[in-house]
Amino acid sequence: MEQTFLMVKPDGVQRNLIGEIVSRFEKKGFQLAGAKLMTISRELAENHYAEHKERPFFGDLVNFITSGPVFAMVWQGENVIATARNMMGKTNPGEAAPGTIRGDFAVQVSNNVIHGSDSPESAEREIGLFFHEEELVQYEKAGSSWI
Ligand code: RTP
Ligand code: MG
Repeated sequence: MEQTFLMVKPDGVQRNLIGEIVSRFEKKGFQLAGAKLMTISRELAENHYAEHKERPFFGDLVNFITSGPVFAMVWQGENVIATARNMMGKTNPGEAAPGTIRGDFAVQVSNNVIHGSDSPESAEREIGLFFHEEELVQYEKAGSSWI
């Protein structure tokens, strides 16, 4: 089953949005495979966002993502990578549609509440960066045949 890496960023944790965000993916019909509250080291942040290291906002991005605890998660389900990106909305919350997480809960591009893997390759890489295999749980959920 397809898996993706999602993370409530430090602004989302501080603004009490963990429950709201988890709830949206649960209600959609995806299954949680792993989750933890953690503070990201600079090394992990620089690795996670390595694709942006030449961008002018890279320093601010690393400072922000390490500035407080994040809620890291692995979710699974059919087409979960692309669907979660749709549920998150556009990177810039000003352009994110109402009904999306960023459209409903964020204003600034630097504080956009949630991260989600943007491709199967990113998902595999990011899950490996944030989780040990034994932290991920495979289980059959009662009711999954109704999704
Ligand atoms: P993320 O990786 O955090 O899920 O966000 P994303 O895929 O939607 O956007 P991406 O292009 O990967 O950018 C990563 C994060 O960098 C910040 N950013 N700032 N100041 C700017 O112009 C700018 N552009 C991007 C955003 O916080 C974005 O989430
Ligand atoms: Mg990205």
